[in-house]
Amino acid sequence: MLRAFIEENFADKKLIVITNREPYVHKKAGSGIKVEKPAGGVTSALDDVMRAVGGTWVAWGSGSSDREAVDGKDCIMVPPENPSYTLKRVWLSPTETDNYYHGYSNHLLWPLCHITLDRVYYRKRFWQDYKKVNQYFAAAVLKDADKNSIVWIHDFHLCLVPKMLREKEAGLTIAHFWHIPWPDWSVFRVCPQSKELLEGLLGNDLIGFQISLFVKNFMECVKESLDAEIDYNNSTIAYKGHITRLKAFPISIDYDKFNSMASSQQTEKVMENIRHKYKLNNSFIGIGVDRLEYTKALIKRLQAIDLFFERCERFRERFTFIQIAVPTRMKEPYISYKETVEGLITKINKKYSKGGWEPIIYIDRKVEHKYLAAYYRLADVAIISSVYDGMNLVAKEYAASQADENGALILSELAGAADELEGAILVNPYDIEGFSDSIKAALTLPKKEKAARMSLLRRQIEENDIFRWVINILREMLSVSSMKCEKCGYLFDRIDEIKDKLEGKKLLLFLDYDGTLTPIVESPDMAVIPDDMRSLLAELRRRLPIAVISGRSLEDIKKRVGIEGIIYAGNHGAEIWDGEKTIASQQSFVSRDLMQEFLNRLKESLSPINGVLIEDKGITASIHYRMVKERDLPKLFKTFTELSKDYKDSFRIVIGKKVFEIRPVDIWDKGDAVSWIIKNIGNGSAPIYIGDDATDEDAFKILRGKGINICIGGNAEAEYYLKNQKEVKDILQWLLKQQQ
Ligand code: ADQ
Repeated sequence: MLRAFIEENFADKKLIVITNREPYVHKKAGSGIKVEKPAGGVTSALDDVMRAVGGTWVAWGSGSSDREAVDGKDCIMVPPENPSYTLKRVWLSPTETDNYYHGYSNHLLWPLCHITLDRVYYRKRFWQDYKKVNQYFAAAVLKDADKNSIVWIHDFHLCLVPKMLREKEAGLTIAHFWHIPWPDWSVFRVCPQSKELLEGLLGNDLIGFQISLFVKNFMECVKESLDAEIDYNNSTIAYKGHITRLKAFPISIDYDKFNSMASSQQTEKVMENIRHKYKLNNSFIGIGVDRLEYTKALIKRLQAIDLFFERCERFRERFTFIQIAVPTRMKEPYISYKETVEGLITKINKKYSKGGWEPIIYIDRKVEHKYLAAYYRLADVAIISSVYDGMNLVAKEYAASQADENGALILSELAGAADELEGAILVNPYDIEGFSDSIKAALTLPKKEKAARMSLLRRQIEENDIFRWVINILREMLSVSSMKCEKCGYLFDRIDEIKDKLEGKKLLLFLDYDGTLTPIVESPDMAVIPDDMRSLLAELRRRLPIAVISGRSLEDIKKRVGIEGIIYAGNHGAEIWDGEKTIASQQSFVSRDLMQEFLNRLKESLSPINGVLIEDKGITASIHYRMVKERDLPKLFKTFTELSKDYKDSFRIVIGKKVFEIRPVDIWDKGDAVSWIIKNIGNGSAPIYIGDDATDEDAFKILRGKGINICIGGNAEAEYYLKNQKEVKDILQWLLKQQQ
């Protein structure tokens, strides 16, 4: 699915990913070097993307042998077993690491964004090095970037990079994903550099947050701090002439991986071993899996478990809680936090242990996902107690691992996951009594209800897995990117300029049909022009000449628009109706028989793929694939590409919106039709062209510098763009007003 999406959309793009942590770490191992791949859903999904796109990943070179592994440009091709993209390392001195990473990132931004203000610790030197290191990252990117690059930045370590890039390379497409929460203004204002951070981030074209609450909080911070224009309906911010779009993209996990790991025979064996090792045979089992991180609120969780045992004596010796906690950022305050957590576990174990039974089993190390799946599967309940959390992937991993649907999820309502997932038992981690009651409720949940809740959870995660998340963000980046070609400006920002250009001129209006006069729909048959748009067109037609130019056959387009006095061009310009007669493109040297043969072969080869629609329009043809499932797209592209090679001298293929347009190489295109209409009907008029499709580019090229080119969603050949199809009506109404 991901690969098909990338093959379809990234052929002419260069992707540059920037993260603080690197995807491959070279470490000294005896006399040699070993390569480690840090665990984590995000890194591995991004790694998949990069393998398919083949771009550059810029990250801090933190491994002990990282410098020995790179070339003279600090680069190395990865993954080691199949080098397919470039990892470019940025070097930090120990002082810079302390100030930028442990200091500004972990002592200021992390606790600030998680609203644990008593842990915020700030020194001036942190900020100085944060700026310096952000500059290193920006410089590393700029060496590689060009105007076709799409830069994707991650997280709170790199807030200033977007603005630094924008200042040097205004045409870049820059997007940022913010993995942690964004607090409201009453909290964010605590940051001494609140304004600089917001300005840095507004260098992005797109900022993705985990949930819509964080989008709202970010807008509120901008409103309080900067003189920016905020569009709350569309979630965009205009600041110093640049527009940033904000959107929630809840992150996810590789559902299939966890689901199949948890169902495997090997996992059954591991579960047996765990039961045996910890003598868990007759127990209910609970699980907690976290970095040893104070925002995950392990202490509150332990306090709730303590109270649960105090109040529910019948669960003593019958419920065992396994806490897997991997040490993280091993500096203060994490060292003290670890000690407090461990002290509390010892206390609880001492208080309730009986016979061979201990209420809490504590595992303080990293556990590989394939073993983690066994712990998840074994557990009757998972407990997530974060006092604030961007998303929390453990919640999703646990549910994905409940292949038998026999488990309950207790989830803090302050974790982003609670905002997205239905089916969990929600708790407020600050309410210790309520929390302990929820543990009891989860363990006594009727079997049917437990399965129903788990099934619901699993369905949501399966449908919205990490690959869907990546595609959603990349798709949004492409849409932003297409809107910001260097000279392409938002039409309604430049309406005065257009008014001046058209002043006192006779106008000639060209309109595309599908996606311009009608919204894009599942199948071409369903594209009907709305009544209000038809009336508006008829009204406009009384005041100026209009031509509708479409890829549809001439007869079809005439019928669909159905307004007297309009000039129509069908088959992408190969046939024109001038109001009285049809003018056809010169005879093609390509015979109709050859088209028939091509279509017959396509029909046969594509027949195993559901949802392909072959539209034979006589002179040209369209292969629609909007209804083809994503998993079948690679097969479709491969088959189509291979077959069309045999006809490349006779037919031109234009890739439109989920459609391949096939046309003889020597017949008129939309550009030729526009030229003919101007010459024969509208000589001396000022042409305006509104379109949305790749085939409209032929017309834009002809009109560039001579008329007003407007493309929905933006296009390299158009001077103006509209944000969506709905805005076509607005510009037509504006034109009508100008004519009155
Ligand atoms: P984290 O807070 O690190 O990241 P979280 O969502 O809690 O991320 O996921 C932790 C990941 O680490 C999980 O994949 C889990 O399996 C793994 N993990 C934890 N303990 C482990 C152990 N002992 N052994 C092995 N693996 C372990 C930030 C934000 C989150 C957000 C993520 C993703 O703080 O809110 O969900 O990014 O955007």
